[in-house]
Amino acid sequence: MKKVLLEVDIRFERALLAVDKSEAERILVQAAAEASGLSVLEELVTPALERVGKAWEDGRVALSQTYMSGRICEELLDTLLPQTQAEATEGPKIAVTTLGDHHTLGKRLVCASVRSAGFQVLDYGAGLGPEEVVDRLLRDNIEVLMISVHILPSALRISEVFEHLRRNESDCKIIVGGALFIMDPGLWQEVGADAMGRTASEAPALIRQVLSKEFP
Ligand code: B12
Repeated sequence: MKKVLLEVDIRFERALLAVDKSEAERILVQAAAEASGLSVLEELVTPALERVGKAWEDGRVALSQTYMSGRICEELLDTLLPQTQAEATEGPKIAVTTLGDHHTLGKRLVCASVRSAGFQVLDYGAGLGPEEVVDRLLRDNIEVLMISVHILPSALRISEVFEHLRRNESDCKIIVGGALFIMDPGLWQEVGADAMGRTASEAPALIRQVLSKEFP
């Protein structure tokens, strides 16, 4: 797949910037015939969006193109990720949230990756703040909370999650991921997380790692 990726990469990025959803979908469906949906998303979609983000930062594309590129990819996720996945009924309970961050694509990839590894995962969506997330995870007996954030205000909310967890004497583990932690590799430790993942595929191994005492 890697060899053809370069040319496919360029075509996919062009389709996004031209707001051509049909062409973008054609390219993705073709790529998915040769590889799993998750790997296509990680190897084709994520890098394309990173380049679009960089081009926007450099003033080479408009915010509207960045916005539409995100929207198109969001809609195309449904095509690539399995619609219904059997939920595991045993094993550690896991939840995922963005703590109010509007960047939701990473969260959806993480959900798909964790579910396909056989874990049960609750998607807390994007709208809950730190206190609401902790209230809910205590009710749901969550053992690992996965947080996907891309902007600093959302990352800073992670410390508030810890405060609420401490106050409630919970030892729920926290795994973080998202562009911010990739750009600043020491940040995950500064916010007090138990682990950081660069890709959604790493999530199942990280869950096993943070729970290694209880889940050898
Ligand atoms: C698309 C996009 C948007 C879309 C989001 C649409 C949506 N539904 O998600 C929209 C247009 C809404 C948007 C808005 C904004 N955005 Co924006 N956006 C992007 C862009 C181009 C792509 C992000 C993306 O979806 N990538 C694809 C997904 C799949 O990748 P991902 O989330 O990174 O996930 C991968 C890994 O990080 C990892 N991962 C992610 N989470 C987790 C969690 C765990 C536990 C694990 C293990 C792994 C993991 O797994 C995935 C790969 O397998 C990025 C550029 C970039 N470099 O990321 C900018 C970017 C993140 N945005 C940025 C900014 C500044 C904004 C705005 C503030 C712009 C504005 N002025 O309004 C707003 C903020 C809105 C808000 N309050 O949240 C900046 C952030 C810079 C910073 N850190 O300060 C970036 C980096 C662009 C840039 N170069 O400047 N954005």
